[in-house]
Amino acid sequence: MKHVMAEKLQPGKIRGELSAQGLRFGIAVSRFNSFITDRLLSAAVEALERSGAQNGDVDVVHVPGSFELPLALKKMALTENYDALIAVGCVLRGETSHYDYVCTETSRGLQLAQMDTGVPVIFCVLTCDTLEQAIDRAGLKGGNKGFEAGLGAIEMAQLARKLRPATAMGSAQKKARRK
Ligand code: INI
Repeated sequence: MKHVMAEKLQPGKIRGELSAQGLRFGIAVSRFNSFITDRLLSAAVEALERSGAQNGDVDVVHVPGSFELPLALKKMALTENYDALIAVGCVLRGETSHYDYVCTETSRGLQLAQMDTGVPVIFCVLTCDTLEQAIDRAGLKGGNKGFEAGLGAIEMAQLARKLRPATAMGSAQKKARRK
């Protein structure tokens, strides 16, 4: 039998564009280690602004510590006012096991918040052994994890719009999606 060379399959690509225009974002930021979290917050807001977010598109809520971030963000998600959310915190290892409890419950709670509500939650919580490690990641030396978190929020917000359940769409939107 003659072998016919099959054309290579081209999978359809669904991408989240890096444009913040027309999207709404919520940020919850921990006051604990605010020397670091203030810098992460500024960089996250800068990423949103540089990608097209306007005044009124971004809300910021302050909480005492990282442990309180999951509940604040879940409540923000349930308002249905936001396309994506960002958790900003910094946990520094101390002499006791407190660090482990805060890290574990904060990350677990944030994952639950996004899985329970379907609203993307970006994890911008530094978990560091030393203050120096945190400083390096908050823009004082090189990159800033807050900026990366801002871009991540935009990408996930755009993706979430494209991957909405069919029941949440009008028939015109469903038809457009099938094309
Ligand atoms: N919260 C942080 O965000 N970072 C820390 O390093 C930290 N340490 O080390 O204790 C911390 N603790 C507070 C915690 O998040 C809660 O606010 C507190 O336990 C009250 O629930």
